[in-house]
Amino acid sequence: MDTKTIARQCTLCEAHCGILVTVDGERVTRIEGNPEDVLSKGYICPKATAMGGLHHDPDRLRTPVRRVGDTFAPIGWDEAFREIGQRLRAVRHAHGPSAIGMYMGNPAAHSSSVLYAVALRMALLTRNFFTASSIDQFPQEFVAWRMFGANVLMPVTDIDRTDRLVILGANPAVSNGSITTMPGARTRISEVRRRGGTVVVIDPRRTETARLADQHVAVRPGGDVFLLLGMLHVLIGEDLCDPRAVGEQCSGFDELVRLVEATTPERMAPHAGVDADTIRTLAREHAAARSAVLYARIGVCLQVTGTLTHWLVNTINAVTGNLDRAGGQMFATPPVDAARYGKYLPMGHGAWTDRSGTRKSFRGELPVSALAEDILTEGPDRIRAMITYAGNPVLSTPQRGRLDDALESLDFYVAVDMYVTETTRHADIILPPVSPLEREDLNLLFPVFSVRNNARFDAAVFAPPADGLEDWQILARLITELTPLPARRFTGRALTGLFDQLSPLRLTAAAIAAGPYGVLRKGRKGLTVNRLRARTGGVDLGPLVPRLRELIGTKDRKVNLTPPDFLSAVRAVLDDTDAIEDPGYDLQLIGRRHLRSNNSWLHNIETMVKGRDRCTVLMHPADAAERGLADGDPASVESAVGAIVAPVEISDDIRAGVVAIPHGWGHRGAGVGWQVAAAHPGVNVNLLHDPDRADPLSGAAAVNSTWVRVGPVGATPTEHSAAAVAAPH
Ligand SMILES: Nc1nc2c(c(=O)[nH]1)N[C@H]1C(S)=C(S)[C@@H](COP(=O)(O)OP(=O)(O)OC[C@H]3O[C@@H](n4cnc5c(=O)[nH]c(N)nc54)[C@H](O)[C@@H]3O)O[C@H]1N2
Ligand SMILES: Nc1nc2c(c(=O)[nH]1)N[C@H]1C(S)=C(S)[C@@H](COP(=O)(O)OP(=O)(O)OC[C@H]3O[C@@H](n4cnc5c(=O)[nH]c(N)nc54)[C@H](O)[C@@H]3O)O[C@H]1N2
Ligand code: SF4
Ligand SMILES: [Mo]
Repeated sequence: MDTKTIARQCTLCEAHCGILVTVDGERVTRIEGNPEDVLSKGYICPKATAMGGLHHDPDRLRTPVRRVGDTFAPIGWDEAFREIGQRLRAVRHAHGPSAIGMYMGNPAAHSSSVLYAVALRMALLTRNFFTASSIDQFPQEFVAWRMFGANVLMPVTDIDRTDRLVILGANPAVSNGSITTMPGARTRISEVRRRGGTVVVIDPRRTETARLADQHVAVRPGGDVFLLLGMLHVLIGEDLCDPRAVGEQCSGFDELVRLVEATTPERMAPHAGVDADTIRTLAREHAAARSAVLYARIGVCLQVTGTLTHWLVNTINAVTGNLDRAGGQMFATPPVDAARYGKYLPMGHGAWTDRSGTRKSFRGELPVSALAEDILTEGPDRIRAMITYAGNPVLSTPQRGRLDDALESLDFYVAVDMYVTETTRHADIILPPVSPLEREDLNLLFPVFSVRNNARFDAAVFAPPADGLEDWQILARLITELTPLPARRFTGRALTGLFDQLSPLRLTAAAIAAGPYGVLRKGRKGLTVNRLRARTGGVDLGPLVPRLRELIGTKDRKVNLTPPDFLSAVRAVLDDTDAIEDPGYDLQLIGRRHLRSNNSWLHNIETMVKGRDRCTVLMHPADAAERGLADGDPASVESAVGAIVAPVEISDDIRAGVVAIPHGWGHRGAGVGWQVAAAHPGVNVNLLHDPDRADPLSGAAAVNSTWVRVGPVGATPTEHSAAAVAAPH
């Protein structure tokens, strides 16, 4: 047989670890870490092998399919595009451009086809554009825009050089980092300690990351904003800030001083759920370390205080002199320097709203928690047709269980996805791209957030099938179909020809040539796609360097420490600390990720789901005993908007008063779609989260710290018969 090994990346999560894929003819026989990879240095997690599992998965769609009753039947590409074009144009003609909605999910960011998704979004001219960003990093982008003048300026944690790493609401030992791309995070974290530094983890759960740390602080869910205000009070009150950094880099310090005058550790402690001494020590040690960095992610981002918490994180880093310097928060210099141009993009906050008038648009999109209602609410502006691309919002977003009905009610729905999922099962037509191993690529996004500057090429392992299309080709055909008649008659073919010349890889090659390492700047020795192709471990472009002055987009070219809307929002939180309680419910629900899971879509790979049930309600022994629950018992979990049943998992790793349930579960047993996942369904935790509970500044969904009550099945006030019931009020 024909055995060969090809170097590329695992594109499942942001780490994009370098992998070596060995194939025997048409089969993947081995996937291992690539020791030459300049960023991941041989590290892979157990999910890397799923790249092979996905490729060979018999349930993965290989041809377009059309819905026929409750099943799907294959159709040809041309027939599919013709029908899609007719149906979408008819909706737009009858009801206007915003009648076509679009949702783009997380894997879109993992290939350069995303350039064509952006082009499609522009061609649609719709106001009803949604992405997973509004249930992910929206608060961080919002903060970057208001403090640094550009949404892409989300700073990177310089983990490899810091003397003190303080992690809030992130579990990089499992997630391998996000908006700070750090493959092999466990080693990087352990290295901080090995070189004499300190690691602190602030998290309601003693996580896999907390186990690697010197100190674990079990904060109350949603308590971080108070903890950070207490720290700032100490930093300012005890004169521990860095006057040079504050003077040279920042504006608004005086207002900050006034803001935190009253936020003493003693006052903040009960709301943070952390004692005053701990808060005080965290502040003093942050200031005392040679370099120190606060790193925060999903656990504090997807909160009603998401924007405020990330603002305080950046603020503390800045006032202690840890912004834009080695070992602190920095900005990368990627081969295509998106960060340089971010300041020219209008963010258009509140340029329009969702149909309820409450959720504001931000950088051209609406918060995804508005999706079901924007489809279901009667009226002229209703969404009547949808395009989803690489997303599974039925499982991944809070919609009060109404998104199934909403998608079913559409006049027309086309999905670009390689599976029949809980979401795409509602589509009229599903268009599947080739498998990730059948495409070559050069990711432009993650080098913007990497801990070291780098460029890495992704080689195709297999040639794509003769009739296979990549995502960008599918999206390009959709753009062509949306061109109005009669122009399309003449331009359709020309457009297709043009698109063929403009593959994302070609566009990338041109952008790299013009970028900081490209031939236009560096002459003949500059970086080119062909050179990258030959370097199977990628190219290391050095450590991060200071560049705030060059990148910052605020008017006075200083970091804005006190955007007025942040000040009024934080005052509101301080004035009404009772708002965080929810009468009738006594436990707070947070999320959790597992090493073998990736959001909603790896549960069809046997090696990723084998072993014990992972969709469990993690609960403290005291809370379980109080409710008469034993390990493995089915428990009913109820919130103000929904109820689910899942087995209890008892552990003192979690703070008393808190329960954790992972997202991405709730698969269906139906005969279409994921057959393996159907045997490990789990339940959809997003049925418990209220879509109206959001970060009021950025609009991001607040899916951490939802108030719930938990009890034995049947014993709580509501009866549960099915495994998962939504209880819309
Ligand atoms: N309660 C709660 N909810 C959460 C979170 C949480 O912490 N708690 N986390 C949130 C976060 S951070 C995220 S990123 C979102 C994710 O939310 P989504 O992006 O909506 O969901 P995914 O589970 O990533 O679904 C990805 C889909 O893309 C398809 N797909 C995979 N690769 C490709 C490809 O190359 N091309 C195409 N066309 N399709 C592909 C898969 O088959 C799958 O259907 O979930 C969010 N939801
Ligand atoms: N194995 C695996 N890796 C992944 C993914 C995956 O699904 N599985 N998803 C990828 C994606 S899309 C993303 S965005 C990243 C996310 O990367 P991370 O943010 O590192 O992921 P999480 O594991 O959700 O970490 C959130 C942490 O916040 C804690 N937390 C919850 N509420 C609070 C709170 O109020 N305060 C504090 N301080 N902590 C709180 C939780 O206990 C949890 O440990 O991971 C990526 N990597
Ligand atoms: S951490 Fe795991 S899933 Fe993420 S890129 Fe690396 S190997 Fe793939
Ligand atoms: Mo994410």
